[in-house]
Amino acid sequence: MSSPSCRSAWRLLAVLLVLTSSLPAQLVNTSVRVRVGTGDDTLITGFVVGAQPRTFLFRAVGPTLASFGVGGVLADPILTLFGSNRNVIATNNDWGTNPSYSAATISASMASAGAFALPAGSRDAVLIATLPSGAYTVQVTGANNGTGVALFEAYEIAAAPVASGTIRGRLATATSSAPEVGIFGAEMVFRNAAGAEIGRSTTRVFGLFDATLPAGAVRVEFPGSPAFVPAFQLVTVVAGVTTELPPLLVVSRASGPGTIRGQVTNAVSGSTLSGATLRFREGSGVQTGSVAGTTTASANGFTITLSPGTYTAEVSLTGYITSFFTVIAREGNEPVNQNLTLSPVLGANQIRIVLTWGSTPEDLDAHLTGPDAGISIARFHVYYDAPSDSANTAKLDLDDRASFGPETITITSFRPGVYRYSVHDYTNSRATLSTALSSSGAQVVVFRGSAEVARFTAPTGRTGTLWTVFEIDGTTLALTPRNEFSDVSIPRSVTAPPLEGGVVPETNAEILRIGRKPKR
Ligand SMILES: [Ca+2]
Ligand SMILES: [Ca+2]
Repeated sequence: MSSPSCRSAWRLLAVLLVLTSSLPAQLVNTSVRVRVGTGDDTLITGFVVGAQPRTFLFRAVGPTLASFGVGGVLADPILTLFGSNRNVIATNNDWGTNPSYSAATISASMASAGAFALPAGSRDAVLIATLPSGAYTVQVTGANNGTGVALFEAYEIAAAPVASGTIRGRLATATSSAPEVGIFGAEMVFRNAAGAEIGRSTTRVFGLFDATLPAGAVRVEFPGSPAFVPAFQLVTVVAGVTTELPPLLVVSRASGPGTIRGQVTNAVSGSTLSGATLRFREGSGVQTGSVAGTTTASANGFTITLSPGTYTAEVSLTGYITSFFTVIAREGNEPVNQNLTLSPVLGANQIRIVLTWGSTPEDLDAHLTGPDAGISIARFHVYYDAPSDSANTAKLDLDDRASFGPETITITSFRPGVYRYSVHDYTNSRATLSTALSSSGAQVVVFRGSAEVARFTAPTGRTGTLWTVFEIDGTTLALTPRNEFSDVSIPRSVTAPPLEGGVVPETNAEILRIGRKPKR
C-alpha cells in the first residue's frame, strides 16, 4: 500500500500551526483528515505557543469516523505530544483511559469545544494539555503499526478541567491480637480542603478502598460505626497518579485511653535519641492544628496516654529532620512497636532513604543500584552484601533483620545516570506468589536536605518478592515513582527487574562486591 509517492504525499499533509497570543483563539480550531501510515508516514503537526500559556484539546479520531461513512479508518489511533527536544509531554491511546481525566470530564470538554461526541470506550485518542511558551509537535500513529484514515483535530479551550488522581487505601482494625484486620463494608467519605464531600467508597474484602478524585488535599474519613470510633487521614491526590495510602487504623469503641510508648532512634546509627519533642495531633497525616498531647523522649524512650484513636506524632530534635508518624492509642494489647526514627539533617543535594515495616516479614532489604565511579557503564549495587559503592558516595547505613526496620541508605553525591531503589523480601525470597511484601506495611521515606521529599507505602494486593519503588535522575535529582512488583529469589540479582518505560539495563551491576558478609 505504501509506494514512495504515497509516502511523500502523506508527509505533505503535515500541517504547521503558528499560535501566538495575538491570534484569535478560533484560528487554532483545526482539523485535517489524513491517511496515517507507519514510520515516516505518521502524521506530525508542529506548532508554537506564544508568550501566554494556552490550553488545547487534541483528538485523533479513527474508528468513530466509520460511523460517518468513512472507509479504511485507522482502527486504533495514538496521540503523542512532544516538546522541543522531542521529549514526550503526554500521550493517549484510548480517550476513556486517561489517568488524569474521567471520560465524563473529557466528554464535557469536547462538547464545550464544539467537537462531535465520541462513543464510550472507543479507541479514538484525546489529549488535554496546558502548554507554556515553546515549540511542540503532535504525532498520530496507529497502535500495533496499524494504518488507515484518521481525523486530527486541535481545539483551544479556555482552561484545562481539574485533573484527577486515584488513591488506594485500606481500613483496618488495630484492636485485635492479629493487628490490622481489614474492615469490610465500611463507608468511607472523602472531603476537600474546604470540608465539602467530594466522594464516597465502600470498603471491599481486606478493607480495601479506592477513589478517583480531583487532585489536591483530601481528607479520607471513616465516620465511625457501632463498633469503632471515627478516624481520618489527610492525604494528597496527585493528578494522573495512583497513590497508595498507609492503612487507616481504627480503634474499638470499647477501648479506654491507651498508652503510646516507644523509642526515638537515629535512622543512620540505630541508636536511641534522647531529648526529642513529640507533639500528638488527632488523625493520620495531620501536620498542623491543635495538639492533643506533648511529651519528651529520654534515653529510656517516651510514653503518653491519650483517648483511644489514631494520632500523628510530630517528632523534632535539633540537628534532625522533623518527621511525622501515625501512631495508635488503645487500651490493652498495645502495638508492640511504636518506635519512631529520625534522620540527621543532610546537605542540600544529599538524599537519604529510610525503610520501615511491620512485624512480618522479619527481614526486608534495601537495594540501591546506580552509576559507579570509573568506567561509564559500571553500575554499583549497594545492599547488605555490598554496603557501599566504590567511592563511598552511596552507603547502606543500617541493615535490619528483625522486623520493623529502620533500614537506611544515604547518597552523599550523585553521578549522571539512573539511581534505582528497591525493597527485597529476603525472608520469603524463595517463595512464589508471595503477598508478604505487599502486606508488610512497608514504608519508604525519602529525605533531601532538611525535608522529607517523598513517601511510599507498599501497594496492597500484589504478589512478588521485589518492590521496585522509585528512580532518581543523578543529574537533576528528580524522583520518578515505579511501584512495580516482580519475583527475584537471589539478592544479588536485584539489578534488572523487568520494568516498563525504557529502563536502562544493569548488566554491570555486579562488578562491585565489597564488605561481603554471610547472612544467617
Ligand atoms: Ca487508541
Ligand atoms: Ca534487612
